[in-house]
Amino acid sequence: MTTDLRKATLCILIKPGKILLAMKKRGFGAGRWNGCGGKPEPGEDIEQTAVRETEEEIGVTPVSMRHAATLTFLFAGKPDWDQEVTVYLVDKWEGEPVETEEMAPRWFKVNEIPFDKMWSDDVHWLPKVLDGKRVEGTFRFDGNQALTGFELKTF
Ligand code: 6OG
Repeated sequence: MTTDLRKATLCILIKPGKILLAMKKRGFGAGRWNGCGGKPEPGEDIEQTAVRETEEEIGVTPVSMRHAATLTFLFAGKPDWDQEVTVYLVDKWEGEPVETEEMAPRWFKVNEIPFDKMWSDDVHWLPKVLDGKRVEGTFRFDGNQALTGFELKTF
């Protein structure tokens, strides 16, 4: 099943006590804080996608990153939105985060993450990932992007 799903990436920069989120300015998820990422281009593997999308969206090149989660998002009645997102935590990078046409980055303290202005799955998996765990999960949404159910495994 999951192999048919559209793939996407999500990279979150971390430094002690802080995470970098970026306000999505356009496209899917606009108006929410999130990591940066997107869909593979032809011939790219998923890590290459993660690096390129981070360069394009906030102007930094990930140098050291850890695969922290694989999340499947399913939307009732909106199969085009379904996707399997590979999440990386990035603890080394080149360059300084900058605002682009797509995203406006900002550092948040880990105890001040703006979950009320993020996708509603994030509160369920992001704290675990920041705790050093690896997460596999499936999240179901209705056609209005409201969370209706989820399953999570942590490792
Ligand atoms: P483009 O369509 O802009 O890539 N994404 C999600 N991120 C979170 N935290 N929760 C979700 O719950 C998400 N659905 C998608 C993956 C979309 C970007 O948004 C992420 C990509 O980084 C539904 O190319």
